[in-house]
Amino acid sequence: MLTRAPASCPHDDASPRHDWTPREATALYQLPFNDLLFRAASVHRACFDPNKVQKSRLLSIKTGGCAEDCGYCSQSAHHPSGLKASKLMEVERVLSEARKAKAGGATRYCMGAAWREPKARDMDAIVAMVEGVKAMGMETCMTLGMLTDEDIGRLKHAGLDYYNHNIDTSERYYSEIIKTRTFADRLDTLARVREAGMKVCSGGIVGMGETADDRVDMLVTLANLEEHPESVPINMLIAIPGTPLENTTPIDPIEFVRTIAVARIMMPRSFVRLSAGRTEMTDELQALCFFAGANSIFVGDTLLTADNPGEDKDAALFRRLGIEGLESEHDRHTTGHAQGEEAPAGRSGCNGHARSA
Ligand code: SAM
Ligand code: DTB
Ligand code: SF4
Repeated sequence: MLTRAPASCPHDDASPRHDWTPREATALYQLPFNDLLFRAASVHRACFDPNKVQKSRLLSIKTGGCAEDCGYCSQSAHHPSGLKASKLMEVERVLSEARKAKAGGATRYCMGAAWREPKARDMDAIVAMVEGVKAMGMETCMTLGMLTDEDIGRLKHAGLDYYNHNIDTSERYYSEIIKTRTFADRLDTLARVREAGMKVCSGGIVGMGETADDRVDMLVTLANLEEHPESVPINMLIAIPGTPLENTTPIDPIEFVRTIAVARIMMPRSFVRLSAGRTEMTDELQALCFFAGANSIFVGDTLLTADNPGEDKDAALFRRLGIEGLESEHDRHTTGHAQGEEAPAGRSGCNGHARSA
């Protein structure tokens, strides 16, 4: 049985729990900033090498013209963002981009499509993309919207490692941002992807005008899933002209760091990804996020449609901070026990002495 950690004993926080109450999570979120950071950093160090950050590369394989009305998104056909819609990319072009990403040090390749759900006629090409990228030795991730059980079976069979499907915000705030699908639709797809044995990447967006309670509730939903998502992307809203959220007041960066820190504490063995919005962040803010437990980023000049700091900038930031890219999933913990497994008996943390010097 998992034991509940007393607030004064941060290393005991390192065993995953799935019974978080909003009240407990709010209490974490509201801790004095230094106490919150200390506790999050302690959990982080117990579970991961704090100086290693995993690098994923994103490619938009089908851009724009999406039937959904997500209020933040440049790719929704409902918003006049000026983005030109394009068809599904040729398989060979995707594989050639993936080869470049691999040469640039990415260990995971994430392919995203602006779809409510894939059409049956697209699935042969999608499967070929997964198989081709996997054959290069990178982890594969896809984000394609909702999936049928048949789609899930084909993706699994092709060797897809991760499926990204964000819950984006709290259940309460969801319908303010998206009207063409429900929070429950999102959870349903996530549950069926998990059931099929794929790894899950799920997180959300901060800075959409939500309250701190919404941020906390989003994290409670993620942390109380039967298994924690292996990757938890925390995006800072990129306010895109032409979308309903274009004039949203930016979030206080300290609130953003608090969100990262609470995600780290509540999902101690998950990779917490500092995702969209890094072009607007100072090095100091990113450094605080890494200290608070973020240990994954998207690399490359572009996310799906929006800008991302280029490789040179990230290389300089990593040098300043003494951070290195994670070579593979296997050098995350020296004890090697996977996310979701119990820590060995008699040990309270993930791997208290697992870090390289
Ligand atoms: N259509 C698929 C879906 O919605 O699941 C996949 C692509 S969608 C663009 C992937 C995720 O990107 C969204 O769930 C959202 O969390 C994030 N995202 C999209 N636009 C964003 C923005 N302007 N700022 C921050 N995050 C954004
Ligand atoms: C995620 O959580 N963030 C990525 C990835 N998963 C697919 C996407 C960010 C998109 C940012 C806006 C854009 O590039 O259009
Ligand atoms: Fe479509 Fe995904 Fe953008 Fe929503 S977030 S409009 S589903 S591409």
